[in-house]
Amino acid sequence: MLVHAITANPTFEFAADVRAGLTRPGQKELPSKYLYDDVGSALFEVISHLPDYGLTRADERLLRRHSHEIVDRLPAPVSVAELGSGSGKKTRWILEALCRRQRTFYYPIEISSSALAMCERELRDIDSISILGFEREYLDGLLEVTAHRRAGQHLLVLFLGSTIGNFDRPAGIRFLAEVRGILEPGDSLLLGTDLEKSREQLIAAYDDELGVTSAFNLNLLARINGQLDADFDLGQFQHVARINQQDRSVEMHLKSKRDQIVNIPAAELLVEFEQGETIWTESSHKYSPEEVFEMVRQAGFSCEAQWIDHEWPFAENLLIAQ
Ligand code: AVI
Repeated sequence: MLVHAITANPTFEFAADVRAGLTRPGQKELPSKYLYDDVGSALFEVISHLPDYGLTRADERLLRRHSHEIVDRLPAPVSVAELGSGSGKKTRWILEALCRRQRTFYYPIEISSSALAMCERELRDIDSISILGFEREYLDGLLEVTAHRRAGQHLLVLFLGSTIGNFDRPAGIRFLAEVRGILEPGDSLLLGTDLEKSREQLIAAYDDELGVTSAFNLNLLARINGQLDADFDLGQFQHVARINQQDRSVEMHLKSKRDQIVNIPAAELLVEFEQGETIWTESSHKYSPEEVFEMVRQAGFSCEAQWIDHEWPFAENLLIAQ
């Protein structure tokens, strides 16, 4: 078992994205992928245990209950690549079921080195597993995994936890089509999708009473302070969760509590905020079970099977590359 961590220097790209997002006319925004530095990944891990955030538990319940059925539908031999493994806890069910059948190569792909290390520690005790981690963006990591595949070796890609919902709907389809472009016909993708639920449930999940989601969101400003020498005063911004009914999504924003100017030297930027103005940091789209079929069809997959959790509406979808 080996964790293969390759780190590019990300500061230049981060500065460029912060500059682009905060100088946009109209709504200021920051890409949600920057929520996941080491602190952000640890906070997300805590969010996944909060009583009001049922998403991760629903995902895990489905994997625990149906891992054998899922594995029985896969061709052999199959290797597993995971886009955004996080701690790897819920992946255990699939890997244990597979490892009972065959030696399994598992390739977690993560932008957080600490999450990757946690994932390796979490899963290395499984018999007949070999783990090779990639500290990479999803598609770069997947390209590396497939570059080394052997003839006759099938691939199962895991994209769990409804991370697809953090793309807007057209971008989600484009992303799935890019994944499809890297795969061979007959390869599989296990896709987790959070389903539509009530406004009350969503607000409680994305603006929790303990303030963990607030800390997760504000940490993005702390990261900009740390990495780009900025002087955001975290006490002058407030976490807000908003329902966007038209998009069927819940949005996270950071609202400026007063008129203020923030200096971000490494992005060569002075940004003005008006009181009440927000930075949009994330959208989490919710789906109907049926729309998933159409979405994946447009990306070049067919849906072989779908399992739904009714306690916290969530669907696990087994897709086959056409
Ligand atoms: C990772 N992603 C699916 C989470 C979500 O629910 O959209 C991120 C998150 N943001 C706030 N809470 C959790």
